[in-house]
Amino acid sequence: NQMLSWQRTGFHFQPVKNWMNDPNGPLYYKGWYHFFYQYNPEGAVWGNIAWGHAVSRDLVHWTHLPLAMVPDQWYDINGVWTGSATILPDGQIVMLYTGATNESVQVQNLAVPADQSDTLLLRWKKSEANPILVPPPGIGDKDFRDPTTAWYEPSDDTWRIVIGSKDSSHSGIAIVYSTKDFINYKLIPGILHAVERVGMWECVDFYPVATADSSHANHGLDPSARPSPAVKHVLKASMDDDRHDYYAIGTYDPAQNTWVPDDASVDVGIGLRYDWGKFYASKTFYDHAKKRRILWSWIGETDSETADIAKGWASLQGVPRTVLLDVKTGSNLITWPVVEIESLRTRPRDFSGITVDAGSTFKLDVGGAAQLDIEAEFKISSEELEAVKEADVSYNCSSSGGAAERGVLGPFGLLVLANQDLTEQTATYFYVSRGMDGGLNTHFCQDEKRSSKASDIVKRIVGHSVPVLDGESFALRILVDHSIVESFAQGGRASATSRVYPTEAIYNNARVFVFNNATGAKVTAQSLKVWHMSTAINEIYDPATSVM
Ligand code: DQQ
Repeated sequence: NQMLSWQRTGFHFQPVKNWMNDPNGPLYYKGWYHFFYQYNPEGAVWGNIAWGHAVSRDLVHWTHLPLAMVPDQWYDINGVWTGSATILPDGQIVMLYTGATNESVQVQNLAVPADQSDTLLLRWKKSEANPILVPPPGIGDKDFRDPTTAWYEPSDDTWRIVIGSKDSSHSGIAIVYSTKDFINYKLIPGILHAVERVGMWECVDFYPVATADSSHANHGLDPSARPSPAVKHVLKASMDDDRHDYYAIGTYDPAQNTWVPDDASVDVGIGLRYDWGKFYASKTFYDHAKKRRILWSWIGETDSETADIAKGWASLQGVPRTVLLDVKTGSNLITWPVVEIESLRTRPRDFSGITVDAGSTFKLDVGGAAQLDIEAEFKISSEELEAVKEADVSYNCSSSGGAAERGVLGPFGLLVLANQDLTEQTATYFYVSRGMDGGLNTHFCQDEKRSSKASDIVKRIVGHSVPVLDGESFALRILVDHSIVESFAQGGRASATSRVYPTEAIYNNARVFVFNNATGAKVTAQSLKVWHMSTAINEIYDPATSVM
C-alpha cells in the first residue's frame, strides 16, 4: 500500500513485510551480528510464530536470511517462541527457546546450529531430547517461558538459566535451573526473586554490570562475571500486565540463589523502566568483540490492527543500545544508541548558541526532517532556576497538559515530525519543578497528543523524572525515523520511544523546531547539532549470488 509506505523506516530494523515482535537469541559470531526475532511469515498480525533471522557486520546494515526455525514439531507447533543464545567456552552456540506445544503448554527446547562452520548459521537443529523442560509443579502450563542466556557457576560446575513466571497469588517470579549439558536440568530450590501483585514476568533478562569500583566501568561484562563489589546484577522483566520493561539493580548471591534489589522501592515491575514509551520484550547480549552489552527491543505499533493489515507489516526494533551502569548516580542504567549508528549521519548543521525566549518556537532550517539525529544541551541561568518556587511539585508527564501546558520552567525542548503550522508535532522536552525538599526536580517527557491528525491511534504523554546532577546541562538526543521517535535524556539516564503516524509531516514536509513554553525563563542551547540520517540499505540473502 503506497499510501502508508512512508511509515517504513530508514535506519530501524524491520523485516521486508509482515508481523514481528520480540528480539530473540542475539549474538556475535565470527564477524557477524546475528539477530533473530518473533515473526509471522503469513501476515501482519501476531500468529504462526517462527524465528526470523538477519545478519550484520555493523548493527546498521542488515541482510535478511531465511527463517531460522519454524513450528514443525509437536513441542513447538503452536509457536517457536522467545529464547536466548549462550556461547560456551569452546565456541559452541546453544539456543534455548520456548515452544507452545500441540496442547499449548509452554515448554523449553534446545537447538544448535546444524553447521557451525557456516558463519551465517543458516540451519538449526532442534534437539532429539526436546522438550528439555516442562512446567514444574505449582507453575501454570501457560506461565513458563522465555529462557535467558546461561551463565557459568563454578561452585558446582554447571550452567544456570532463569525462566520467568508468576505464582498463584499473582506475584511475578524468576526461577533458576542448572545444567551441565543443556539437556538435563535441575530446578534450584527457592526462587531468585519475586515481586507481589505485578503478574507474569515475560522475557526475563539477568546480567552483570560493572560498578564504579570496577576498573572497567565503561565496559559491558560477560554473562558469567562473578558478583563482587565491582559487579552488580541487573534483573529485568517484561510485565505482561502493563506491557512495560522494568529493571532493577541489585546483588546476586549464587550460593543462596537470590538476587536482592539495592532499593526495594524501585524493585522490578514497580520502579525503573528501560524506556518510558513504547518498548517491550527487550533482550541484551554481550558483544565480546567490542566488550559491550547491547540491548534490543520490540517497538510495537500504536495504530490499529486494520491499519497494520492495510500496510502489510507491523512493528520495529529499536536502534540497538549499549547498556552500562550509571556510575555517576549508581542507581540507574545508561542506555545509548550503538556508536555505529552515527556512521549514517550526514549534512551536519550546528545551531549552538541559539536562545529561545519564553513562549516561542524556533525553526531549525534543515529541510525535510523525517530522518534525523539531534543532540541538544540546554542551559538555564542560575537566577532563572532560582526563580522556580514551590510550583508544580507533583508534576507527572502522563497526567500533565503536555507540551502546551506552560509552567515557570518548562516545557522546553524539540518538536519533531512537525508540519509547518505545528498542527502536527511530537514534542520531546524537559519540565523543571521544585520538589518538596527544595531541590530541583526535572521531568523528561514525550507528548504524542498532536503527533497525527489520523484517528484510531493511541496518543499519550510518556516520560519520567530524570536525575540532573550539579553542573550538568539539560541534555537531549533524539532519533527521528518517519514513524518512530526515540529520545534520550542526560546521556541515556532515561529514554522515551514513541510510534507516531503524521499525515502531513512526512518526507520533505517534516520539520523540526526548538520550543520553549516556559513562562519564566529563556533557554539557551549551548550546543545543538542536527544530522540527516542516511537510509541503511539492507539486502535479502540469495544463495545463488551470495558471496558472504
Ligand atoms: N512473546 C513471545 C513469548 C513472550 C512474548 C511469543 C512477549 O515467548 O513471552 O511471541 O512479547
